[in-house]
Amino acid sequence: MRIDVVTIFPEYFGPLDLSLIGKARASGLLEVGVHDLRTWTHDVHRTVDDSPYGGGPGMVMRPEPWGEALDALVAGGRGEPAGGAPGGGVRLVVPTPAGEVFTQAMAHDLAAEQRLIFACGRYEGIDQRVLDHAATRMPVTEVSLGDYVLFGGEVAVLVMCEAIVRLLPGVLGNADSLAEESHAHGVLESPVYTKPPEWRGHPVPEILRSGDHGRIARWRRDQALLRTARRRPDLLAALDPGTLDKRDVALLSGAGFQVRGADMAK
Ligand code: JD2
Repeated sequence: MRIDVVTIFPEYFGPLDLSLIGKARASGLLEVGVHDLRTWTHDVHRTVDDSPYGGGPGMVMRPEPWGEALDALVAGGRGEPAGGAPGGGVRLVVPTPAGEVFTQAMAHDLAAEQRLIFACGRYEGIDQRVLDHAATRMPVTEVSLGDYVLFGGEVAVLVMCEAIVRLLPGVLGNADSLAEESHAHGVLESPVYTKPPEWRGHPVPEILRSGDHGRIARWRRDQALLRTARRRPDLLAALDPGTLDKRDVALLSGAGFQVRGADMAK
C-alpha cells in the first residue's frame, strides 16, 4: 500500500517513522509520502486560507493549493506513482467533524486499497469544491474520528493510518491477534493479566492460573459480555442474537441486562 498525506504541518507525522508503522515501511509493505500543502502555493506568504463566503468565524482553506496538490499526487508528478486503473486506483480520505464515523469496518475497507491520499484540513476546513471536484476523478470519503472537535485533520490521520496499517497482510505476524480482538466480534475485550500473580494486594483471577482452558474461555467470554453491557450498551444492542448462546443470555439477564431477541439464542 502507498499512503500520501497532505498537510500544513508535516512535522506532525514523525510518528509514522516509528514502531510497527516504521517497520512496515522498512520492510516494503508500506510506502508513505508526507507533503507540505504550502509547496503548492505561489504567493510570497504561501497563503492557504481565506475568509468564509457567507460570513461567520474563522478561515477556510482555499481550493487552489489543494487542487494542485491532488493533481500532482494522482498524476505521479512528484515521483509518486500514478493512480492507475479504476479499482486499483487511489482513494481520497478527508477527516472532518462532519464525516461518517471511522470504524474498524472502514479500516478494513481502506486497508484493501492500493493507494490512499489523506487531506488534512485546518481552520474551519477545506473549501467543499475541492472534495466535489476530486469526487469526479476518484472515490472520496469524509470521515470523523468521533463526536468531539479537534484543531485539524492531522491527529485523525495518524489514528486512521495506525488502524489501517496493522491490518495489512504481513504487518502483525499473528493472525489470531487480529481475529480475536475487540470489535471483530462486536464485543469488548476481556481484561488481561501477566506476572506477578499478586501485585500491590491485587491477585490475578485464580481461574486464569487454573490451566482449565474451557473454564478460562468461558470466564473471558463472561467478562467481555459484562463489560460490553455496562460500557457499550450500543454494541450489545447491535449484536446478532444468533451469536449469543443460552448461557450468554442467562449471564446478562442475571446482571440485569435484557437481550433483544434473546429467544433466538442457541
Ligand atoms: C478539523 C474544525 C470544523 C470546527 C479540519 C477537525 C475530527 N473527530 C473530529 N473532530 N474534529 C475533527 C477535525 C478534522 C479535520 C479538521 N478542523 C477544525 N473544523 C469545525 C473545527 C479543521 C476528525 N476527523
